[in-house]
Amino acid sequence: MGIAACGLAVAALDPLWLARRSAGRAVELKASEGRGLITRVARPYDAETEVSVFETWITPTDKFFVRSHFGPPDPKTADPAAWRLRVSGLVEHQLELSLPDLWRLEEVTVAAVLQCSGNGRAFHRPRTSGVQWERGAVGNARWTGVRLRDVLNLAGIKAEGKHLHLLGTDRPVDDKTPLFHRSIPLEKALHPDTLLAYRMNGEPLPLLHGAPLRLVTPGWMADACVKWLTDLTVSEAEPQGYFMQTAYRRPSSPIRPGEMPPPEQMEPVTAMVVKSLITSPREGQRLRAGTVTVRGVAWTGEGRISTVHVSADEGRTWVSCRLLGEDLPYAWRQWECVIPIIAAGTVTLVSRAQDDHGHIQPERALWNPGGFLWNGWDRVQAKAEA
Ligand SMILES: Nc1nc2c(c(=O)[nH]1)N[C@H]1C(S)=C(S)[C@@H](COP(=O)(O)O)O[C@H]1N2
Ligand SMILES: [Mo]
Repeated sequence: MGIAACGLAVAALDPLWLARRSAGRAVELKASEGRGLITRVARPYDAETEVSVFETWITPTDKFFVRSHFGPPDPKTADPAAWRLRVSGLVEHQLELSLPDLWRLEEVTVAAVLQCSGNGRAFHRPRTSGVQWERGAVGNARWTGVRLRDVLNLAGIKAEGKHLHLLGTDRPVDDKTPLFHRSIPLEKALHPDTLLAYRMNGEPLPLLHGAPLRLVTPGWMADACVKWLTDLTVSEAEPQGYFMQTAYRRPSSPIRPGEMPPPEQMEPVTAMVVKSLITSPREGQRLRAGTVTVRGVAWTGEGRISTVHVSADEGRTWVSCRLLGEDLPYAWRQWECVIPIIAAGTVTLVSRAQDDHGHIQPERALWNPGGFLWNGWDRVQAKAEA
């Protein structure tokens, strides 16, 4: 590669450069630090949201966590006017749809949590490899688009179809690295809340979040939410490549920490697990002894949040929290409670949510080799002053 081409490649991987050229509204991204995002990997750009941002129910788009394996595609390929979504495989009619073709279908908006399967990986012991996400590879946004089901019904699925393969336009830097080729079972693809989204929080999707079109699978982990989506293929089986057969899989039954089950005892990560976060007070914050108002958010995959409890004594006693706002599927719920803090000194606050399927946030999450689905009690240490 010549020097000029090399320079171009670097520019093309620079998230700021890309964001300025994002399809739709120009999104001005300044240096990410200090504006609610913590960079975990600089190239390609992976960043998590500072938990204090979650004090608002909707996570602002410019503070929403960013994750992809190879970085966004060349912005030129994301031109909405030239965009085509191809539907093929086990279908009656192959389709090639433009964005205006999609806009003729019924438009729907779903508020849903998007969370990386690796969110909280940094807390698993023994440690597992991958991006060391802490608490912020998650967010709650309004996704607008059309039902994937309506598109699949236009194509007509053949009886043998079981899985829907998904592919976007992002490509690895070399041809030895596998494509981000994913799939979801047809039941999830045909669920009325599964969306082909072109807007996020009411604005056109920015390039970093998948412009001009991405999948959103409410209630499921975000690795199914393929960005820059161009190809849907109905198939009898999952794609055979790395990103479906090796990555994003977890043991089908509990194992001992550090153990590595054989491949046939692994299954894909799908639904989210019940979880809460403390958004206030913040880590290290100084408090007045007396009482403290603790606030946060809680969500689950399939079901609704039924209770959130907070403890200031490592789980010996718990205070029940008030759930705020509407009880919606897929979105997170804000909560608050008042905790007595009698003595001056360090206080460790922990939160624990439960859902209406009886799942309860455990003290420590089930260990798995990929470091996925961390949902241990959330913890914040504050300093009480007399
Ligand atoms: N095309 C494509 N889509 C992708 C990915 C990717 O690497 N390529 N990463 C997935 C993963 S692992 C996550 S966590 C979410 C992150 O979405 P966000 O950047 O909008 O927060 O995108 C998903 N969709
Ligand atoms: Mo992810």
